[in-house]
Amino acid sequence: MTEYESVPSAVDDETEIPTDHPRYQDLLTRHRIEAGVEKGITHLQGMHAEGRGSAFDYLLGEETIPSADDAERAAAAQLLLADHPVISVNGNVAALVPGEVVDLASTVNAAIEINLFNRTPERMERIADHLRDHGAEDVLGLDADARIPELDHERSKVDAEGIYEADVVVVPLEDGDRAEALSEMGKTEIVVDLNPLSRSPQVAAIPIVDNIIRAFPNTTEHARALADADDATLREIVDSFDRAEALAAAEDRIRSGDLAGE
Ligand code: PTJ
Repeated sequence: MTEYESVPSAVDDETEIPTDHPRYQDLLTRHRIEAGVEKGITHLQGMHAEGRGSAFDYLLGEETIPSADDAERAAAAQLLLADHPVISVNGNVAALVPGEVVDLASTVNAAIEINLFNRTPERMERIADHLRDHGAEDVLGLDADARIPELDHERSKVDAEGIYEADVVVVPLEDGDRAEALSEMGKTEIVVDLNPLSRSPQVAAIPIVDNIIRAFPNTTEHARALADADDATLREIVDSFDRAEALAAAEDRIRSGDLAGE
């Protein structure tokens, strides 16, 4: 039988990607996903997910549009108001923004929980180690001692003291049925997805239509700016955010073909 070797990439390390390349952000995310697959963190299907996202990012002009910035500020306020916020991490999130997950979690005092569609003990351990290498102290998801009701795949496996108990859950990069099941459990969801028509942003209290490599650092920056705000101010920011308007603005931008900077 013929054995095939994968074709070596022209770039071994992301520092080799020229920052002035017109598609720099796309090359960077592609490279991180590829590296994640090689490390056994990201599932091969994660490349497909990345391709879906990058097509929408291209149409958004690869920038944080104003409605996404509003959503990121509302998300920061919502996380600061939460009693028990949890950031859910899959193989793509771990590969793309491990340090940014840890930064956001420590800024808003959230737990980090791994939740995988293609769950194997090896991937769970590798992702937990990867997050710890980026500064995470506690990583949840490995116990999986609770279940999200009405969901019969691996994503239903959660920690009792994590997502199961959470009041606010950040759900990035998954177009699926878990977001709906979580909202039926009464959780407030913050979803990051470049496709405003995906199932998850459609049911989120706060849909963020932005690339996670921009969305997480920007949400953290908003959270730092709001750190001293009182609850009434934070509540006002959350209440004045209009989820339908944010989804419509993103869809408009994608459909209009108004490619700023192209
Ligand atoms: O790591 P696992 O085993 O849990 O597997 C994760 C998969 C790949 C199964 C999961 O990511 C997935 O369900 O992929 P989908 O269904 O293709 O959905 C991914 C969604 O994320 C799509 O709607 C994309 O638009 C969006 N997306 C992809 N990359 C980005 C993104 N959104 C924001 N930023 C990105 N960089």
